[in-house]
Amino acid sequence: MRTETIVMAGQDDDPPGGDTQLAVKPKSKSKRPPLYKVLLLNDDFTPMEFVVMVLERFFGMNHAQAFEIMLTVHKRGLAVVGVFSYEIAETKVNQVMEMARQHQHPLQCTMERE
Ligand code: TYC
Repeated sequence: MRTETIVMAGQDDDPPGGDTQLAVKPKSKSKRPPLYKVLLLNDDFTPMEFVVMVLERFFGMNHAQAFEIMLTVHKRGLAVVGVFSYEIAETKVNQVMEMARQHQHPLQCTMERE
C-alpha cells in the first residue's frame, strides 16, 4: 500500500506565502496578459437579422443588445463587440467568419490589440 503525506500551506516549515524560498527576489512587475478588441465591420449585403443572430450566438448578447450593436455597425461602419484574451478573441473571429462563409455572406470580423 502506498502512503502519501500531504503538506498544506502553513503546516510545513517553509516561510508563509510560498512553497520554498527563492534565492533571487522576483521582479514584482505584475504583467496582465494583453487584451484584444473584436471588431465587426459593416457591408452592404449581409442581412441585419444574420448579424443579430451572430451577436446573440457568439457574444452572449440578448436580442435588444444585439440589435443595437448591429445598428451601430450599420450606421458607423464598425463597432467593438467584445474584448477578450488573444485566444478567445481569435476563436470568436473564426466562429463569425466560418458562420458568414457557410451562409455566403461577406460579413467581416477582425481583432486588434487594445
Ligand atoms: N449594412 C447591412 C444591411 O444593410 C447590415 C449589416 C450590419 C451588415 C452590420 C454587416 O456588421 C454588419 N443589410
